[in-house]
Amino acid sequence: MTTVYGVQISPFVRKVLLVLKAKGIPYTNPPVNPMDPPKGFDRVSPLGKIPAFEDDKLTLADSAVICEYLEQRYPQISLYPTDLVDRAKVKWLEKYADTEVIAVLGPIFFERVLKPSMLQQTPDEERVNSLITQSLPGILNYLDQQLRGKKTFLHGNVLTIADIATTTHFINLSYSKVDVDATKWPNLAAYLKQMTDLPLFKGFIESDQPLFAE
Ligand SMILES: N[C@@H](CCC(=O)N[C@@H](CS)C(=O)NCC(=O)O)C(=O)O
Repeated sequence: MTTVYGVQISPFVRKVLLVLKAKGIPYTNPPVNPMDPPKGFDRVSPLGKIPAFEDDKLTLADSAVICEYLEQRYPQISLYPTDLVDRAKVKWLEKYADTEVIAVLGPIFFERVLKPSMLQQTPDEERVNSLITQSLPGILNYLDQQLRGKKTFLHGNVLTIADIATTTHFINLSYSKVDVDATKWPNLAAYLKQMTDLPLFKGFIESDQPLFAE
């Protein structure tokens, strides 16, 4: 059975689960918490991070590596363009989400959501405000610019790994109670509304809700 280890609230775990769901591949998802991993977790995750992946052929870590493996193993529903140039552009946008977007949205989510819920600590709002005012605008400007003149998706006219990799982080930004101001970033705000209205993303957002029940 295809197995993804890691809690779904992690944007990288959600990214892999979204790819599996989009491709219609059944999976199991043991909710491993990287702060308290089960014994022997390093067998599937050498760096102790989530997601970790296992199927009948191999174990893998790192969402980008896992998603590309899934694309090659299950190409029927494709999330990567076949054209050389389009594929490279989509992979750049995925890389941007995996490295630059997480570098700003991750700490905001950590402060506002994980600290109070998992660590019983008060968020450092000074840090959050500094991230929102100093670091976030650069990320939003870049993505808004990428979306200029686009109809629905970040690249081309079908859902790609770039959309999945990006939207997963913005789902957590919304959980952090930070809005993307549509007066400043109209393309990105409209894009995120369209993405999160898609049944694929909506299903994951709905299944996250019990975590916020209290
Ligand atoms: N580049 C990795 C990043 C994975 C990652 O940073 N996961 C976080 C949770 S969102 C984690 O496991 N953190 C625990 C740690 O760094 O020890 C990927 O794309 O899978």
